[in-house]
Amino acid sequence: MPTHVEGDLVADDHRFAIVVSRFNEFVTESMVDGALDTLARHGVDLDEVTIVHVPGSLEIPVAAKKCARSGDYDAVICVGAVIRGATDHFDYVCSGVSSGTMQTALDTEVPVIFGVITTDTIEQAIERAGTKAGNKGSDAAEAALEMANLMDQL
Ligand code: INI
Repeated sequence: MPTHVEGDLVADDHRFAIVVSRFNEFVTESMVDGALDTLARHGVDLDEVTIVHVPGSLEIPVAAKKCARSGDYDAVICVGAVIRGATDHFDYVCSGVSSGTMQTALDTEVPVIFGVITTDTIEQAIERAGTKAGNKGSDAAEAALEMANLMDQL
């Protein structure tokens, strides 16, 4: 019989940092609210959560890496919103933040959760920040809870 290892959605005294981009704040602040609500519903003491604000999504990886390396957090939740504009800056930002967060997780072995939405329009971003397509900040918090729990078992 195989052994299955899976993380539970429980707080277990785990500590979380949220690194959030100020760019498109009208979207990212709702995503942080969603993340905090989900953490609290699963028993996390919000007094123990640190929220780190950065200018834009491209600045998320370096701040996430500092948090991950500090040893103070069991998972780092990255929250950003990249919305396609008239230029190809969109592609650079998406690629930088996605590869940077992934590399951070691999380098530090701390789960670094990619709660960064990438959309063509502002409407699509709003839909993913607590309206008709759920709240991606909340989804990211669930992934952080699960991964923090899983890492304890591996
Ligand atoms: N940053 C975002 O978080 N979202 C965006 O949509 C965005 N766009 O479109 O440009 C964006 N750019 C800023 C970037 O993340 C950096 O803050 C900036 O380039 C300074 O390094």
